[in-house]
Amino acid sequence: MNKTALITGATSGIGKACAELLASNNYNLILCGRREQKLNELARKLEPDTKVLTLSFDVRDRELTTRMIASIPDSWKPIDVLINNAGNAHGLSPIQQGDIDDWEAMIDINVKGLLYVSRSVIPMMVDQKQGHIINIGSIAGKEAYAGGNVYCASKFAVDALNKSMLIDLNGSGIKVTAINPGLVATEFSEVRFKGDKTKAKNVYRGMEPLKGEDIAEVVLFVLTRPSHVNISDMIVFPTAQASATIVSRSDD
Ligand code: NDP
Ligand code: 8X3
Repeated sequence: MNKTALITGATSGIGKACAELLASNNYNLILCGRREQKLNELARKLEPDTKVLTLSFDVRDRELTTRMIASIPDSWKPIDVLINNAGNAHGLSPIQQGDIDDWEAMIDINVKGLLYVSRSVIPMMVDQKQGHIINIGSIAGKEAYAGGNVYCASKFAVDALNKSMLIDLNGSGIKVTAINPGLVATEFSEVRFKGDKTKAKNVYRGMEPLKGEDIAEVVLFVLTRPSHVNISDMIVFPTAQASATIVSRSDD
C-alpha cells in the first residue's frame, strides 16, 4: 500500500523536488504552500503517478493552519511522513540594521509555522504508533555567519526542535530526522534579496550549488531505511562548500 507524505513548502525548490521524487516512489502526497496556482500545476503534473491533495495556506496563520490540517479527509490517513520544509531567509543585514518585519517573518514561518504544522500532525502519528518527521534545517542552524543573525537563530531553533522531537517521541515508533543543507539553488536567495536576481545569482557565483533534487534524494534515502534505523541529523554540502562561509569559487 502507498504511504502518504505531507510536504510544506511544496510550490518550489526543495519541497517541490521532494514531491516529484516521492510521487515516482509510491507516495501519495499532501502538498502545502501559499501559491495555489503552483500547487495545482504540480498536482496536475504528478497525478498520473500518484494521488495528490493540495492545501493552500500560510503557515504563519495558526488558526488556518490548524483548520486546514484538521480538514484532511480520513481517506488520506495515516499520514506516514511529515516534511517540515516551508521556510525562507528574509534579508542579510547586520543585526544593528535589521528590518524587524523580516525578523518577524523568519521567526513566524521557520519556527512558529513549523510548530503549528507539527502540533497538528504529530498527535495523529502518536495514535498511529508510526510516522517519520523530516525537519529541513540548514547549515545556518549549526553555525552563525555575518548577516545571518535571525535566520540563523530560526534554524538553530529548528535544530533544537528536531532534538526535542527525537527525545519527546522516543518509544512512540516515530522517526525524527533533520536534514541541514548548505547552498541549494532554489528561489531561496531571490526571496532573501527581495527579488534582486543579481544578488541572488552572486550567492552561487563560481561554484556548483546543490539542486533541490539532491536534497530530495537524501530525503528518500532517509525514508527508505529499515524500520530499526533512524538517521537523526545530517549536513549536506555541495562539494565546493566546507562550512557556512568557506566556499571554493573558480573566480576567487
Ligand atoms: P524556496 O524559496 O524555493 O521554497 C520555499 C518554500 O516555502 C516555498 O514552497 C514557499 O511556498 C514556502 N513558504 C514560504 N513561506 C511560507 C508561508 N508563510 N506559508 C507557507 N509556505 C511558505 O526555498 P528552498 O526550497 O531553498 O527552501 C526550503 C527550505 O530549505 C527552507 O526551510 C530553507 O530555509 C531551507 N534551506 C534552504 C537552503 C538553500 O540554500 N536554498 C539551504 C538550507 C536550508 P509559497 O511561497 O507558495 O508559500
Ligand atoms: C540556507 C543556506 O548558507 O544561505 O539555509 O544560510 S545559507
